[in-house]
Amino acid sequence: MAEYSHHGWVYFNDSFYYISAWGNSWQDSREDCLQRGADLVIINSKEEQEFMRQFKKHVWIGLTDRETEGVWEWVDGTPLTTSYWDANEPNSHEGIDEDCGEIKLHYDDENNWNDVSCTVQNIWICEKKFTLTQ
Ligand code: MAN
Ligand code: CA
Repeated sequence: MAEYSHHGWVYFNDSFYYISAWGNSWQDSREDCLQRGADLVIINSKEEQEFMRQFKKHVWIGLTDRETEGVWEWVDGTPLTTSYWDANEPNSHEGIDEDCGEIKLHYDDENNWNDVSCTVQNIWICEKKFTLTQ
């Protein structure tokens, strides 16, 4: 897999990815991405999930069920189809409202997503699609 890095952004399969240097809530993380002309990462292929695992970081992804409990949506409004939840996730653990998606520290496991409270401080990954405009 080809990777090209420029000013902190890493290129992979028609997108640029940026990993933050510190932690923040899901919403503040998302706002940082928007200010960079990007958004929190949307994982929509097996290759992209593999690529995420290579960061070996515990990060926010652009997935939430804030609008309707149990209905997971990406930040671009698309519904979640293919998912990589860890075993027994999403679980809204012990009744705590866990409305935001993160990648856990299970790099060996392809299924490593967890739902967690959106106020937790995590580092995050922004994704910017590379598109040629006319
Ligand atoms: C913690 C939290 C939960 C998660 C459980 C899994 O309590 O990260 O979101 O579901 O661990 O054991
Ligand atoms: Ca959980």
